[in-house]
Amino acid sequence: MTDSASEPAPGSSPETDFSDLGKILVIVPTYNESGNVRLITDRVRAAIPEVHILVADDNSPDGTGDIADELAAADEQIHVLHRQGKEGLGAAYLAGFEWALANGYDVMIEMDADGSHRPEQLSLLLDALRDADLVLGSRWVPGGSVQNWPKSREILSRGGNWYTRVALALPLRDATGGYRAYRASTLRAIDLNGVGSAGYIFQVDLAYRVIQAGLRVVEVPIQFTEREIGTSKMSQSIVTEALWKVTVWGVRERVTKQGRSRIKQTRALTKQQSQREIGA
Ligand SMILES: Nc1nc2c(ncn2[C@@H]2O[C@H](COP(=O)(O)OP(=O)(O)OP(=O)(O)O)[C@@H](O)[C@H]2O)c(=O)[nH]1
Ligand SMILES: [Mg+2]
Repeated sequence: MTDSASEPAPGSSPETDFSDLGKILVIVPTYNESGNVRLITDRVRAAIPEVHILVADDNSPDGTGDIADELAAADEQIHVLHRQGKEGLGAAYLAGFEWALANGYDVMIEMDADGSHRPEQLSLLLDALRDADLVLGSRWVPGGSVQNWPKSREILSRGGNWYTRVALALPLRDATGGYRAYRASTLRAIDLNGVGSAGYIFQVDLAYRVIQAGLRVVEVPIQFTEREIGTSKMSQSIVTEALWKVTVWGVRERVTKQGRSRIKQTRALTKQQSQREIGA
């Protein structure tokens, strides 16, 4: 897919009917996103009218949860999960997934509240999910991009993804990204109760589990834009958790028989793919 594939030609109508995939829920974790929560829910509802939205708010001191309640009262497709306090992105998503599975949804989307993940590109993820178990919106495949990011953030993301790819032998370019579509069956196939990751390493943890389960993961290019409103929740402890966990998992891959055979398989697959790409 290329840049132009993500922007419908003028006059054409992008596909918005995904009823064949079943009931779709967009989960938006929020912590102090009072300036964003209304904007993001409006954009999602306009992009794909049939989807439902769950705002998973960690009792934000800035009143995001109250705004979400107002939105839910005015629109029966918007729901709110109020959580006790700030427990990290991973915990908010796990609670959101549990809610979604209990309420009979077939597809769960992860999307940040700050506009970095464009709701207008949701159709790309959903379309790809027709032939996949997990779709990653990817900044680092051809056609993907980031806008308005300081160089330091780009280095962190590219470096983190490189380390993850090598340490865990993951055939993925953007395993840390958080714009994703899961089938409910995918979430049921992996052990969600065993996920202890709190920060953004949660994203790697889940992609890793899906690959280990032998399911299909597909990356589609997205245009990621840095937030304009509100403040980042990125912190040193989030980076430390990520580095530490990837290193421990990487060592485990190499000392277990199962891990070593998966690394071998992935290398063979990656070699085949790159040979196909260069037409060998
Ligand atoms: N419920 C909940 N949401 C969180 C928590 N931490 C972050 N989020 C949300 O997760 C999403 C991603 O967080 P961001 O702060 O945008 O992280 P980021 O994209 O790495 O940082 P920026 O580049 O500054 O945007 C946003 O919607 C946040 O509000 C948390 O502890 N609990
Ligand atoms: Mg953000």
